[in-house]
Amino acid sequence: MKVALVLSVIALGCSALVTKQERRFPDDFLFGTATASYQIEGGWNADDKGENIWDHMTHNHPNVIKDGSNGDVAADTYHNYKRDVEMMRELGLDAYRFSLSWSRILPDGLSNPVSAAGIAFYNNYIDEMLKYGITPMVTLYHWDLPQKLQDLGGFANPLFPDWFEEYARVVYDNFGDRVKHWITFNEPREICLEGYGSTTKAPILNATGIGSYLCAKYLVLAHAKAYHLYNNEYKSSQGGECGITISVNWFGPLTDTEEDRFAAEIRRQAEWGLYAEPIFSEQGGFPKEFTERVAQKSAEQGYRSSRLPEFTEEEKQFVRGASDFFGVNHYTAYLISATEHITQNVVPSLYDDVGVGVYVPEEWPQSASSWLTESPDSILNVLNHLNQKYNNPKFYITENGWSSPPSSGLIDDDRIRYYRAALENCLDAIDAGVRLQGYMAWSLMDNFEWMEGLTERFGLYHVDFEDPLRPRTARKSAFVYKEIIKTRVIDHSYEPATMTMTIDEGR
Ligand code: PNW
Repeated sequence: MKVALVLSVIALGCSALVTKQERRFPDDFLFGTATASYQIEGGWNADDKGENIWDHMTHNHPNVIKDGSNGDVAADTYHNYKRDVEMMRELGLDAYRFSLSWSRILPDGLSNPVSAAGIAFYNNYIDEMLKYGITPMVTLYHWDLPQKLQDLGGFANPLFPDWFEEYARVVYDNFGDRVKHWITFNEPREICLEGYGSTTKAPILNATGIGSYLCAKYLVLAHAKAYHLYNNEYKSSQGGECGITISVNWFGPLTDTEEDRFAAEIRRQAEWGLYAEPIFSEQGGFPKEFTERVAQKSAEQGYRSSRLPEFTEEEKQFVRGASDFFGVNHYTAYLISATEHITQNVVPSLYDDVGVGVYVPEEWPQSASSWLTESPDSILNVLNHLNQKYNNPKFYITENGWSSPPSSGLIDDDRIRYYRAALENCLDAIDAGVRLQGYMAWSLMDNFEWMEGLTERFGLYHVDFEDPLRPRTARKSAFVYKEIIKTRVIDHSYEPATMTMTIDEGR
């Protein structure tokens, strides 16, 4: 893909003429926004929807959510989906990434019964988008596992890949005639490390250093099953693509020494290599150095075998290459040291296995989320790194965004600065030869931010959670994003003339 370079001539002062290169996104680049079912839908027990692990956790342990809120109603997209699509039209989006609630479609998790109401809801949502030329990009799993499958061990059960394949078949059968972009899983790291290996996401198992690794193996196999199912039985008739989204933050060395460079590499392998390497690397399997590290630590700790399970040769071959694209969720960066800033970690745990120090420079602007700072060139570093490591795959940025406190209102200049910098990086990456085909901003609107409840807002649209109708209002960033999508150019001096949103012709 080639970026068109447009030369524009700008008059400066009265006489001096300078030429400025305007960098343009390709016309077929997909600009979108992203959301996830549990974070926006509400309707937690509408019709025959089954209970999922977030319903279960928030209802049984409400104290784990910072403000005691939950996703029972959230932004109530279940009843407001037409307004959601209207917002997509206002922004002029090319695409919209959203996820399906497994237990809304299959209340008990397995393929019987299938909920007619659940299927109808997603049919309506998809058809409403297509009516206005908005391309749906659908994630099958964004963290809301049916509770009945969790009761059977969830991702740690070796049968998990079969359950996921069964669910994927129902999804492709029902929506594949209209949906051409599939994402199997959103963020394996957050599912496995946070859900199974700590207490920062449902199902808060806290099986540190063990559960997260079992989850990694069966998640990757489940992804490959759903990929091959699509490839073998649906692709030729439906003509779409199927990939996975991995959260890839940048981990660079604190100093330019061999020790710190290796420390950063081990941390990258543990953070996202665990999931990317089996699928996208030439040789397949879990990352080499990290595998050795966990094996050695496990032996020292008295385990008879490594806490990190292995793949059989057959499994390795099955998983290797099983993706049409690499979906990247990118937010931030950290500097990694072999010797400095080291903190004590629980034994055994992934962080103890890694054993490195983490540093965030004070000058990087801080968002409302403790983990999220704006770090220079982090998307570019990530895309260049992955591009080289995995031999130039096709990429989408499937999430990227900035949080503000609930009180911050509609004028969000910090979010605008973050988005502009990120999109400049996307253009840099395209210029460098990265096959980046789209960018989904997180998020279309404020939503239920998991353990942080409603205390951190990521929306281009503000949502009033006090009002039963959950009205949505465009923030300043929505106008700026709209202008970028319309012109395909990042104009750093653009200011919206009004704060009244309208739908442009043709939408
Ligand atoms: C993503 N990190 O999670 C999720 O996909 C969204 O559901 C979520 O709302 C959004 O980002 C904002 O948090 C992340 O530690 C979780 O870098 C953790 C990280 C990044 C993204």
